[in-house]
Amino acid sequence: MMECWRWFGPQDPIHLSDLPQIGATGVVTALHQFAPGIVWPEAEIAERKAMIEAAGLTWAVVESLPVSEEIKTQGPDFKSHVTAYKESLTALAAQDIRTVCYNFMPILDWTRTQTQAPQDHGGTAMLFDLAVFAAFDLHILRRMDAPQDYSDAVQEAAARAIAALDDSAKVALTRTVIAGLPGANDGWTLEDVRARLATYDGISATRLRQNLIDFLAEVAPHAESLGMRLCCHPDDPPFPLLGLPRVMSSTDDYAQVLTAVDTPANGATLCTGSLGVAADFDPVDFVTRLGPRIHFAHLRNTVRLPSPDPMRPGFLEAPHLMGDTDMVVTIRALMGEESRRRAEGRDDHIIPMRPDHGQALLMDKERESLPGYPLIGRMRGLAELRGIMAAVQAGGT
Ligand code: DNO
Repeated sequence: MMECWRWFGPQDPIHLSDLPQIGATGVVTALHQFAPGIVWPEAEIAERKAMIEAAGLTWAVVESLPVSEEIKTQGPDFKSHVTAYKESLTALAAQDIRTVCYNFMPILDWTRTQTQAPQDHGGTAMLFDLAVFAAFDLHILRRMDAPQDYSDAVQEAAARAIAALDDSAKVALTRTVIAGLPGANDGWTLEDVRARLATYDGISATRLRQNLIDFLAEVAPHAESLGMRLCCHPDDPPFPLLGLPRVMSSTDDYAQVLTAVDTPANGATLCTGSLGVAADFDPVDFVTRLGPRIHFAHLRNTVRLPSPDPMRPGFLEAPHLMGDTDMVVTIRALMGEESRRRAEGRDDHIIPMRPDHGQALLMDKERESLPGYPLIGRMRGLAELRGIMAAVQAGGT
């Protein structure tokens, strides 16, 4: 697998020149300065690529070329946004950048309730606690339909959770949920969130899935013609939040969407951290069923936490080898897929991977970094994953 590192661009406190010491050779990045729906100019892509190559690295994956809300909801500007998406793909292909990750989560990208939960070892980890999330939804956002989404047990747990938060903790929780994570939108108010939620009135999961399929029916053949690979990132966490539908939460969800637009360019990002929160997720089964369409892997681990709703577990972001996902069998399956592709003569037989997230460890706590993207924690994760790859390569069992 190609070892990659997510780099947020020139503003990232971790520099490209640090990557050789980390050991990664591939860069995963995006032109974060362009809002969803805007065409990425080829000149800016070329400039970013040159920066990466000057550091002796390769721009392996675009993460993300974001899909706009217009496209997700099929709003009035849907068609022009699809055209813009295709034009960005054309510009990326012209610069020989062929793998593009995106997600189809309505409004919010990944969601946590705490970004720095203290751990016994002295570092911190991110976590999601359903009772705390419900406390936000019911008592801070005060979403009208929220009570319908939670059982009595969840509502009672949420009442206890909100009672335990003082005003500053409520502000911190709000920031964490709506604006604190990379990929989320800075500066949204609760009113903005309510207005955005209203744009999903009447959009069921079936309709959202169809909107995804309509989008892919347009862009995947275009990507195919450019020799590109699109890879949808799963919902994180893999269940609906804020009454919004989520349609890429399981292996069956992927199978349905990949079959509906049946071209290799319509592919998957296997994120073990997101999908692995579901107790019935089996990463080996995912690779067995969808292997040829996996274009990117996010290797991350979580430990499920007790939750008042068994279908929506809480979770802690664990060290990469210490969670509910068996990383050894996952990596063995992915490397098996690579061998299969090599035998077939596929030119994409090396699957790019990155250590997704990491706990904040040691000096990470003093350094500026984006939530989930500390230097030492991710480097520990990559080192551990690299060890597994080396053992599998050597034929270890
Ligand atoms: C979180 C990431 C996500 C991911 C997007 C892909 O760390 O895995 O923000 O980049 O969902 O579109």
